[in-house]
Amino acid sequence: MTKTQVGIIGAGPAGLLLSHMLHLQGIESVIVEQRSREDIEATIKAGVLEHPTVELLKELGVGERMMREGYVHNGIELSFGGKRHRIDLPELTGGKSITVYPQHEVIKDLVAAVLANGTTIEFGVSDVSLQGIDGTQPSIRYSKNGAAQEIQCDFIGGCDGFHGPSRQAIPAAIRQEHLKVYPAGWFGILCEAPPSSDELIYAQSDRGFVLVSTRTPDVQRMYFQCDPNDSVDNWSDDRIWAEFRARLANDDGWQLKEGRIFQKSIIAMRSFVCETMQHGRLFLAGDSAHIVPPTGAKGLNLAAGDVVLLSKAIVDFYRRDDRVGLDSYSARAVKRVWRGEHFSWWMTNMLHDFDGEDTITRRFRRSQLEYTVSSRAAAASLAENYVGVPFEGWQG
Ligand code: RFL
Ligand code: PHB
Repeated sequence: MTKTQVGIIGAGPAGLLLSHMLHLQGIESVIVEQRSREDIEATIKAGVLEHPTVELLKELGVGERMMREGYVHNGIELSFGGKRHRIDLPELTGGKSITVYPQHEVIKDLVAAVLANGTTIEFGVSDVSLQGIDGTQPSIRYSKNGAAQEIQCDFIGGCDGFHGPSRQAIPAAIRQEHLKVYPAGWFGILCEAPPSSDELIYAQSDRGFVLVSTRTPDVQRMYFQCDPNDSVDNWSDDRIWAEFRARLANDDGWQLKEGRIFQKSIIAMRSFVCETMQHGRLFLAGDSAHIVPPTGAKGLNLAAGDVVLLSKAIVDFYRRDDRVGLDSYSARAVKRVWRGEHFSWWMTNMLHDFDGEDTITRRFRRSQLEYTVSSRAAAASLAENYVGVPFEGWQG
C-alpha cells in the first residue's frame, strides 16, 4: 500500500500536468497509467497548442523544447470556392498566436519533468478501480505484474480519458451527460513531404472537409472527412492523394506536396460533456469529462484549463484549509469547456458537409464562411476562440 496526497489516474496531458503543477506547490502525487511509457510517448494525437497553453508550459518550466522545436503560427487559412482566405491571428487578438508542437512531444517533456520531480508513475497497470470517493479516505486499486496494489490518497484526479473508469465512478443518477455524435469521421495521415503551406489550411468543399497541417519540415499531417465506419484498408495511397487533390482544387495554382504515407487512422467525431466534473473526493479533468470534434484543435487545451483550476483548488485546500475552489471546481471549469465545445461544433458545421443535408443548410454554410472572411468582427471572433480564451484563475 502506498500513501500520497493526490492519486492520479492517467498519464495523458491532464494527469501529467496536474502532477507537475501540484509538485511545484509542494503537493505529492502518484500516477497510475495502463499503457507503457513507450506507448504514450509515441501515440499521435494533437498538434495545436493555444496561446494560454503555451504560456502555461513555459511558466511551469516544461516549455523549453516546445519553444525550440515547435512552430509559431500567426495565421490559418480558410479555403472554399477555390480560394484561400487568411485569418491573421495576432492582428485580430492583440498579438496572440498558436504553436504547432505534437502532443506526444508534450507528453515526453511532461513525463521527464514528473519523473525528475521524484514522482512515481506506475506504467502498465490494469484493473484500476476507485474506492471510497464519498468518504474522507479514497483509494485507487489496481494490478501490476499480477499483484494487487492500492494507493490511499486525499483526492483522486480522474485524468483517464474518455474510456477510463473515473467518470463511471460518479453515480449515474447525478451525472448529466450531453452527447452529440457526428455522421462523419476524420481520415488522418502522416506523410514524408515538405510543407505545402506555411499555415494550416481548413478547407471546405462539396466532397467534404480537408485539413492541411504539419509536424516538421519533413513530416506533414493531413486529414480528410470520411465515413466514420470506413476502414483504412479501403484507401490506397493513390486513392488518398486523388481525394485530397479533388477537395483542394483551387484557382490559385496552389498544389499539395505529396509523399510516402506512413500512418493512416480514422477518428470518430463527438461532442460530449459530463456535468458534474466532480463527486466527493474525485475530480475529473480533460477527456474523462469532455470530448470535442478535432476541428477547433481544443481537446488538450481544454484539459490544461481544467488542470489550472483543479491544481489551484487543491493547493488552496492544503495551504489555507480553503475548500471554496474544490467545491466550485466543476461549475467553474465547465464554463471554459462549453466555450470550447461550442467553438468546436461551430467550426465543424461550418467546414464539413454532411450526407442528407438540405440545400438551405449548405447555403447557410457558404454564407457563414463568406461572412467570417469578410467581416473583421466575425474573423476576430474566430481568432479569439482559436488562439484560446484565457484560463480562469491564471494570468497568461
Ligand atoms: P488522454 O490523452 O486520453 O489521456 C488519458 C490517459 O489515461 C490512460 N487511461 C488509464 N490509465 C489507467 N487505468 C485506466 N483504466 C485507464 N484508462 C485510460 C490512457 O492510457 C491515457 O494515457 O486524455 P487527457 O489527458 O484528458 O488529454 C486529452 C487529449 O489527449 C485530447 O483532448 C487531444 O488529443 C485532442 N486533440 C487535440 N487537442 C488539441 O488541443 N489540439 C489539437 O490540435 C488536437 N488535435 C486531438 C487532435 C485528438 C485527436 N485524436 C486522435 C482523437 C487530433 C486528433 C486526431
Ligand atoms: C493536427 O495537426 O493534428 C491538428 C491541427 C489542427 C486541428 C486538429 C488537428 O484542428
